[in-house]
Amino acid sequence: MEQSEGEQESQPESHVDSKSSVKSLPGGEAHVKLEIKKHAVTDDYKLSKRVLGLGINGKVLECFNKETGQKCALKLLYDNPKARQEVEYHWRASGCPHIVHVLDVYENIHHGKRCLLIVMEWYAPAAASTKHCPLRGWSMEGGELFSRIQERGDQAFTEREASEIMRDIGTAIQYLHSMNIAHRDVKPENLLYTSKEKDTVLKLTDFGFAKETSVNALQTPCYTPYYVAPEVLGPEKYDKSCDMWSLGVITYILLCGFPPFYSNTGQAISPGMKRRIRMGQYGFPNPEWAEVSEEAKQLIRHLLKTDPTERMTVSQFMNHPWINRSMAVPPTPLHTARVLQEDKDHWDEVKEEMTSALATMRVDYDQVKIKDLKTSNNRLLNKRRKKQKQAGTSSAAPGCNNQ
Ligand code: I85
Repeated sequence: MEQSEGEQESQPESHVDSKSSVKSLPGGEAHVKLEIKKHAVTDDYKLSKRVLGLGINGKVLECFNKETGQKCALKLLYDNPKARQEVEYHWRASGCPHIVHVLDVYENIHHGKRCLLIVMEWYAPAAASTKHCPLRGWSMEGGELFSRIQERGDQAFTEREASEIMRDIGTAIQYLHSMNIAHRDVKPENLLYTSKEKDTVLKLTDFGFAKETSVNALQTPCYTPYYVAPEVLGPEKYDKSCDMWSLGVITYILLCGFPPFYSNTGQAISPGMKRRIRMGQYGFPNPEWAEVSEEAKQLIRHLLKTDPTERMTVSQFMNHPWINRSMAVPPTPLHTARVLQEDKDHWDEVKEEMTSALATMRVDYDQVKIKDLKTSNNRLLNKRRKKQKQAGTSSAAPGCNNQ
């Protein structure tokens, strides 16, 4: 890792730098604007060969702070506008106690390529279940939420515990949504179940698909407004609702050990599964669901609503009695640990299915470019322009909001 050369050299236009502002931490202390360090990360940290996992945009390694000896996690990304956004969103979000904390960010040259390095706080999974996979290096499986539940042999996982876990994840989502950031990749692999003394804490990570939702699509040049569907004008709700759908799926799996929608064909996402997701076809089969409270099922129904505009928002979620009164949730023993254990050979498929389903939901409205009417070469428009010219008006398209 070398330090980044020529700071003056033309840098890829960052989409986010100007927007990063002071963020406040729960304790009231202000989290300052992100400053990307340009000197070599290896000046400050000793990188280890241990791979903690592979994210969407890059791998995560273990490293050590040279001065304090503190063990950290380092994520390596190739520098591009998408990586810059990931870094910025993760930085802004890291004031939340249920989001993996970012300590430092570096910009370095690695093998001739400009890289971004995110140094994060290192979290050890709740169970010391360090699995070693000789082919892939170190596996991070042990740190993920469901592996932890699966390993609970004798002691049954309860409905109340499920409620507490969902409240933690909800807290992270609420924090993000209040800053108008949608995570859009809330899934088991991105939930680290960690332990501090006796307490276990959930941490959400990986901002590789995060998106700012406050920017109105109409502010991008000019659409051909005649055909704009209402959902294109207001993408905000959609991006956030994707996170709410994830909360529904995770709640469901926590309560029974299997997902609400799955593919029968072995494909990551089959036509049948897509249909079932679209139609909202899932059930609460017995025996797994027999003892689960009606309140929990009602919450899931609100989260898995097929119409994103009808889906529960994060504030409604946090105010739902099953979430905000975890203590009153019955400590009913669940089938989850047994089912996860029995179906463990299929867990990789379940994860793949959730990944594909999320991808289909991340409709990127940014990519829907609406034409500039002034330069549009639409036949109908041209005809109309001609007519208007003849009539002596100058406006190209009446009714277009050419601001
Ligand atoms: N600690 N998705 C799966 C990990 N501490 N991990 C992933 N994106 C990230 C890895 C691939 C999440 O942004 C990820 C990211 C950040 C981490 C992360 C951050 C801080 C950890 C991709 C561990 C860990 C620590 C001790 C033991 C073990 C794991 O991963 C285990 F035993 F499991 F191997």
